[in-house]
Amino acid sequence: MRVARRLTVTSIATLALLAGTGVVTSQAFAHGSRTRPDHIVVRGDVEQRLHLTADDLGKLQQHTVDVTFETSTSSERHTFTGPLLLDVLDAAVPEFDTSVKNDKLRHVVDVTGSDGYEVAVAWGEVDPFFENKQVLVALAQDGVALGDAGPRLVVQGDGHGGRYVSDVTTIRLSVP
Ligand SMILES: Nc1nc2c(c(=O)[nH]1)N[C@H]1C(S)=C(S)[C@@H](COP(=O)(O)O)O[C@H]1N2
Ligand SMILES: [Mo]
Repeated sequence: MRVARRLTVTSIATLALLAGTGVVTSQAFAHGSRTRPDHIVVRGDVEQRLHLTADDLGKLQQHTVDVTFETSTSSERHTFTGPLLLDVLDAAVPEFDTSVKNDKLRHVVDVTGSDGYEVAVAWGEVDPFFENKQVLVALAQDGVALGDAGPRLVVQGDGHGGRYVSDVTTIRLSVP
């Protein structure tokens, strides 16, 4: 049987907040001639599939991290601000199977950009009782809103930029 991981005060408050803004029930909101949607989708093993705009993500608790990572051409150092990936997932209420020992620890979060670029973060990396790593769905870089560039995945501690997915469009929780 699949049951909600935990319906915390935070997730209830978040769902109420999102319901109040109409986010929980809304579908896509096309945006002029832009090819990318103006929301990200949170789906998979969750009770509530969510479509979240940058405004919605901005209503979750914001965190700021300083990171340094290598790319194929340079070393980048940035300050990113945005909600924790964990809080974004919690807003959708993860469903874990209580009949499977530590079911959450076999779950992964696939994060995909608008170009189809996809990376995985293990649940155990962001779970507060395990690695408790700060992973953000960043809305701002160096104090400037990412805006039309879209949210960016920030994986504190990664030495290479490979998981800093730009223009995140989908976050999916599943067992590989
Ligand atoms: N959407 C998307 N994000 C991406 C990539 C990509 O191809 N598509 N490449 C990654 C890789 S391999 C690196 S090294 C960094 C490069 O960061 P930069 O765009 O700030 O130079 O972006 C990462 N994020
Ligand atoms: Mo890279």
